[in-house]
Amino acid sequence: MANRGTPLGLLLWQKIRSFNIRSIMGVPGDMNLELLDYIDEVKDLNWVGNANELNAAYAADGYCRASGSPGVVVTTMGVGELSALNGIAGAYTEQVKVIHIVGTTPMAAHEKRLMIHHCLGPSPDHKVYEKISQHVRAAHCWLDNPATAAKEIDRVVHECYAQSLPVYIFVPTDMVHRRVPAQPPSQIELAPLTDEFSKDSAISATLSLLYQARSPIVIVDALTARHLGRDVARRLVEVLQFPTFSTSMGKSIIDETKPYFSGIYNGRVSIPGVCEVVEQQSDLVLDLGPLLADSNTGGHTRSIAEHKLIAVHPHHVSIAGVVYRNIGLVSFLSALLETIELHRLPRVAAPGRIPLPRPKDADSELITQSWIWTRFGDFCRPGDILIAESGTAQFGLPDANLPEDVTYLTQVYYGSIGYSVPACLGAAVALRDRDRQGRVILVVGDGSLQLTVQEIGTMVKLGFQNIIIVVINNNGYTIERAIHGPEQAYNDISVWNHSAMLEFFGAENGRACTRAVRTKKEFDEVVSLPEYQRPTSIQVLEVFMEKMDLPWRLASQIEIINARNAQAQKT
Ligand SMILES: Cc1ncc(C[n+]2csc(CCOP(=O)(O)OP(=O)(O)O)c2C)c(N)n1
Ligand SMILES: *[C@@H]1O[C@H](CO)[C@@H](O)[C@H](O)[C@H]1NC(C)=O
Repeated sequence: MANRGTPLGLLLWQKIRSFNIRSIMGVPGDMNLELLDYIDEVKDLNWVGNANELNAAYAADGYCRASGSPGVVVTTMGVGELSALNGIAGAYTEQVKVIHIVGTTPMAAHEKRLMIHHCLGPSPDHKVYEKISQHVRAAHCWLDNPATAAKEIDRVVHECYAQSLPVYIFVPTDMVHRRVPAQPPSQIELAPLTDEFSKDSAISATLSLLYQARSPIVIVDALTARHLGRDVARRLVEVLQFPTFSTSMGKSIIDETKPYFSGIYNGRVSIPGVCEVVEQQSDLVLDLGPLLADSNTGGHTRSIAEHKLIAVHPHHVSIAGVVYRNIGLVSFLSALLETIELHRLPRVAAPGRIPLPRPKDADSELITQSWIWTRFGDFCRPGDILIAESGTAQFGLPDANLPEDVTYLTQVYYGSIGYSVPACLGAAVALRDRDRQGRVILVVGDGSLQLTVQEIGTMVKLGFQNIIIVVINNNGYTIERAIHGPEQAYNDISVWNHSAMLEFFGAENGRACTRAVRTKKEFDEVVSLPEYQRPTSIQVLEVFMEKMDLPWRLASQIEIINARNAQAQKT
C-alpha cells in the first residue's frame, strides 16, 4: 500500500515538464534538496542552478518571455524565498508567468512553532513568508495533503497561465516522498475563461467600426505577447494591412520588416510624425494589449480620443469607452480573424517607418548615443534575442530596426536594474530547450551589470556559446545623472576591469573573447568578426561612451517630466 502511487515530489516535476518546461532555476537549500533529487527522474528536465535567488527569479522571467512557457524557480524558505521576491514582483507587474516553488520546514514543526533555521524570531509562524508574497502572485498552494496535491498544482498552474502572473507552490520537506494516489493525466485549461455572449457583442461592435473606418491604425503592445497573443496578432495585422505601430515594451511582437510597420508610438516621445498619424490622422485605433506605464507612453503623454479607441486587454475589450467583460485576448483576436470579411476592410496607405532626423553629432568619430542603437538593428539576424537593460540602452534600442523573427526583451515598467543579465541566461536556456538557433545579445550598462554580474558564471558553467554581452561603459549611472545630480558621487560606481571579467568567471579563452571599442569604426569592425557573426564562445564587448551623452528618447521624456514638475510647483 505504502508504495502505491507517485511520490509527491516526482508528481510535481512531472506536471511541470508537461508544460513544455525543461529547465529549473534556483538555489539549493536543506529544505528543498530532496525535492530537487526527483528532477533527475523526469526525462528532459534539467536543473540550472543560479548564483543567487534574485538572479534565479530574473532568469525564470527571461525563460518565460523567450519561450512562452512559465519559468520555474526553486528556493528555500525565507532566506532564498525573500531574495527572489524582487524578481517575482517584476514578473507580477509585467505579467510574466513564473512558478515559484519554495521548500519549507516540515509540517510537524509548523504546529509546534519550533525555532528552525530560516524562521523569523521566537515562537515563529512558519507560514509568515507566504504572507509576504501575497501581493506578487495570482495564486498559491501548500502541498500539505497527498489527497489534494495534484488538484492543487493544477489549480495554481491554471491561474499562472490564465492571468499570466507568478504563482507559489509551498512544499514542506516531510511531504516530498509521500505517495499521491495514481490519477488520470490532468487536463488543465490554460486560456482564461471567455464569456461567448460578451465576445460576440464585442466582435460585432469591432467589425462595424473597422468597416466604417477610413484611416484606422493598429498599436501592438506588451500584454499581447505576455498573454500568448503574438502569433494571432501577427496574423491579424497581416490581414488588416493598416499602419501598425508597436511600443517600447511591445517591440518585436510585430515583424518590423513589413511595409505596414510604421514605428514605435510612445506618446510625445516618438519620432516626429508618428504622433500625428496615431493621434490626429487616424479615425480608429485598435490597441492590442496596452500597458500604459510612464516609459511606455512618453511619460503619460499618449493622447487618443476614447471614441475612436478599441482597446483589447487581457481579460476585457473596451470599445469607445464601453467595456465588454470576460473576454480572453487570444480568444477575441482569433474570433476577429475568423469573422472579418476582407473585402469590407478599408485600404490604408502606411507611412512606413518614419526615419529619424539627422542628429547634431552625426559626424562624431567616437561612438555616440545617437549612432549606436540603430547599429544593433543591423547586427541582429532572424532567430536572435536582443535584451536591453534599464538605463540608456532601454531608451535607445527602440530606434533599432529589427529583422524578422528577433525577440526583444526588456523590463520597462518594473525597471529593476540588474534584471537583464539573468534574463539573458534565462533566454539562452529557453532557446536551447527549444532547440532553436540564434544569438542572445545582451546590452547592459556598467552600473546595472554590477548588481547581478555573477550570473555570467552560470552562462559559462552551462557552456553557452551564443551569448554576446555588450557593456555600455559610460562611467556610472548616466540615466540618473540626467535626472538629477550629474556630478554627484552617488551616481558614480566602482571602476571594474571588464577585460578580466570573463576570465574570472572561468570562460576558456576569456581574455581573447573580450574587446573594447571607442570609435564607430572599431565597433563596426568588431561586430563583423566571425566570432560575433557565428560565435563559438561567449563574447564581451565593452563600448565606451560619454558620461553625459543621452539617447534622444530619454532626454525628451526627462524634459516632459521636468516641465510638468515645474508647472506643479507654480500652482
Ligand atoms: C534595483 C534598482 N536599483 C536602483 C534603481 C535606480 N536606477 C535606475 S537606472 C540606474 C542606473 C543605471 O546605470 P547603467 O546601468 O550604468 O546605465 P546607463 O544609464 O549609464 O546606460 C539606477 C541606479 C533601479 N531602477 N533598480
Ligand atoms: C585588466 O585585466 C586584464 C586581463 O586580465 C589585464 O591584462 C589588465 O592589465 C587589467 N587592467 C588593469 C588596469 O588592471
